[in-house]
Order: sequence, then C-alpha cells, then structure tokens
Amino acid sequence: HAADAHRTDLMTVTRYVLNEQSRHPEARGDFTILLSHIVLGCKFVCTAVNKAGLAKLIGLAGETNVQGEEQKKLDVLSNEVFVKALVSSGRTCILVSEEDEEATFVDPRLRGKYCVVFDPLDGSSNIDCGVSIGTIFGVYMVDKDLDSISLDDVLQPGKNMLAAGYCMYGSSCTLVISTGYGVNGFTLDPSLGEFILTHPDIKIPKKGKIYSVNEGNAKNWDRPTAKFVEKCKFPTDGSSPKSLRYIGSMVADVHRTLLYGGIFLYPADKKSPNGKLRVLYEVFPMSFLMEQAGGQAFTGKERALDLVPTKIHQRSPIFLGSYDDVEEIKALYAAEQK
Ligand code: P6P
Repeated sequence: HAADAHRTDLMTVTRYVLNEQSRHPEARGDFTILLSHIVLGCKFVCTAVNKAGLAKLIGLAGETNVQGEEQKKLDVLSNEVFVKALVSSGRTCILVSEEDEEATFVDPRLRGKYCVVFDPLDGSSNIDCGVSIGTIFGVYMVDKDLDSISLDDVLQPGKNMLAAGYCMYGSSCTLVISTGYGVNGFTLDPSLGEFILTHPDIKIPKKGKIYSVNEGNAKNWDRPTAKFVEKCKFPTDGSSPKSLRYIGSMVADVHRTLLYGGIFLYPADKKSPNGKLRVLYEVFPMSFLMEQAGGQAFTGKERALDLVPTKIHQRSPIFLGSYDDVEEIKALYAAEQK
C-alpha cells in the first residue's frame, strides 16, 4: 500500500545520489563514491559530537581521557576524519579545510578529479552549551592533468561548484545537500545508520518574517546594512516588524532560514571590512544551497557565487535567504553607489 511505501521504499542519501548520477550517463560513479565518503565523515562526527557532551559531563574530556591519551578537541578530530575519508576515497586532489592553514594536495597516486572545501565543525565554540553545530562542504571538479594541479584549481567562483551541503548536529542529525538539481534534506536514522529523505525538494519562502544578524555589531555597520535592519524593526510600509532570530551557529541559522524563510546576514563592519565568514567553505556552499532552493545570496557588491576567491581562507560579507528580502538589501547597496 502507498501508506507503507515510505517504510519499505527507503530513499537513502546513497540512493538519492545514485539517482542524481543517472542524469549523467557518462559518469563512472566517482561522484557517488566521493559523496559516500563525505556522508561517512558526517556519521562519524555526529556520534563524536553526541558523545562529547556526555564525555564532558562525566569528566572524560579533560586534558587526557581514561587511557591517558591527549583528548583531541572535537573540531581537530572531525577534521582528521574528513581529511582521511576524502583522501582514502581516491576521488580528490585538493582539500581546503577551515582547520588547516594550507591546502592539502593529495598523494598523486591517490588523486581524483574533485576538490572539496569544508569546515568540519563550524560553530564548535557552541558545543559546551548544546547549541546545534555543523559540517559545511562544497565540491569542485578539476578538468586537467592531475599531476599539474595548483592552488588556482581550487580558487574557483562558487558558481562552478558541482555540489554543496551541510550536516547539522542538533536534536537530530540532518544532512541538507544539492548536486545542482534542487535541495534535499535527509535525517540520520541511528538504528539503520542511514540518512533517510525527510525534506524532499526544499524551497525557501519567497519572502520571510525573520532577520538573523548579530546586532551587537550595529555600531560598526555601514549605512545600507544599518538602514535595512532599521526597516526590519520599524517598517515604513505599514507591515509588521520582522522577528530577530540569531543562534550564532551558521548551520543552525541557515537551516532555519532555508525552512522558514527570511534573511541571514553577516555584513562587513568597520572592524572587519570583509565580514567574518569564509568564502570557500561557508559563504559559497550556503549561497549555492540558497539559489538551488529559490533564494539568493549577495555580498554587498555582487552575487555571492560570482565572487572569484584569491586566498583559500578569505572572508566576505554575506546576505542570503528569501529572494525578496535579499532584493531589498541589494536595492539599498545600489542606492548607496549612486
Ligand atoms: P558572531 C561560529 O563561530 C561562526 O563561524 C558561524 O558559525 C556563525 O554564524 C558566526 O561565526 C557567529 O559570529 O560574531 O556573531 O559570534
């Protein structure tokens, strides 16, 4: 019966990616193998994050654990797991991680044609208070002789990404991913160890009632941002004021924005002229997802995905979310140029 179908016809993330692969008859499954290794990393981090809370509570997480080993910080551990999983997949050539100052060039004998940029555990300063945190990732392809790759091959504009996603470690473990044909959300079923499709074809509302920004930086904002936030609080068109929701963990703030609508902004300010968030593994993946879900992403100067990075850890201001809300901030920046 149709009612039982979802219980027996399990749409796992692996099956979803295989379905996506069927759009590319020439594909040999490399992308599917790559994504299965990213999914493995997410499953590992999910269990480690959940245990960390408990470990901390029962005192295991001090400087050394019961075996007297140095207890690794969770973001360092997560990074090691992702780097090892991605290298061992045999499908990557360059890795850029928030945790590593330099890019990782994979051993030539193990190289594949994909570059992966990622933040293994974004928002990790929030672990101790139980706020949701996440892994953010983006995937590029390198279409050249893999023996002659260089850093330039990963410094590509976000619009070149083949896939992007995040995994949020909260009350449940939710993987949200796009391979260029829309956005889908999967929830980890711990009894199966599988991510099951729970949010098919996510579309962000065209306009939202929420704005999400750290108001503590208001003193240093530029005029367009200040005007936009003022309009959110004191609308001049008779509409109701927007609600402020700010968690301070990008994956959680973006996930809420994607599902409920509204706008997330981390603007430039006098102290940080390029804002705080990193282009390759925070701004680009989240902007890719927003566009795929019918929203948009703007840097204050241009479409976020058009930005061409010159450094692997460079930052950019970012305004992303519901299409109409981002249009408003774009109009305020355009007016500033006149
Ligand atoms: P602020 C977490 O440290 C993070 O990198 C993002 O996850 C989050 O959106 C942002 O910084 C929060 O920054 O300055 O508001 O605390």
